[in-house]
Amino acid sequence: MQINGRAEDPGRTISLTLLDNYAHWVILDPLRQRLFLNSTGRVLDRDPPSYISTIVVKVQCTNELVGTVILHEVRIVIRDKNDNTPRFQQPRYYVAVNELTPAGTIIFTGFGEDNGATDIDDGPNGQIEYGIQYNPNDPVRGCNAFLLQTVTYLSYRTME
Ligand SMILES: [Ca+2]
Ligand SMILES: [Ca+2]
Repeated sequence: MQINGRAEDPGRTISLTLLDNYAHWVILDPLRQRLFLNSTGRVLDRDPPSYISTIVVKVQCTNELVGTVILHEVRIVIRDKNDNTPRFQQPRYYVAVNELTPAGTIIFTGFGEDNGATDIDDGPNGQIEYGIQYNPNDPVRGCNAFLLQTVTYLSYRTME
């Protein structure tokens, strides 16, 4: 933010004041006309449960020569960082399959929206992909017995 005018003495022509700084996320240095993030002791977290997506403050600029006052709105958009990993809703999933089940039979569809994995990050950062890894404790070794067909779910959430 740069406003034409001199805020420092001597010869000051303007003075700046920060308004509507509700959660005190922003600090104004009026002399150097700079805004700083004030996250001391807190985390500026866009993810749940904080949901901090935007910070809006107003900077009041007073013309010291003629006394006029103008307000500048400053809107700070908080971008999401991919700082969460997907988590499954259940620690284990169980499936019972009859012997002699034909190849190609669907045996599990339990990774639906409320039962699969979730990632609380937003947009692409919350995208989930499923895959099958080799389990060294599996007695059926060396056999590609299972195929995961649906590999991608997108997790969407609405920002307030
Ligand atoms: Ca993520
Ligand atoms: Ca995040």
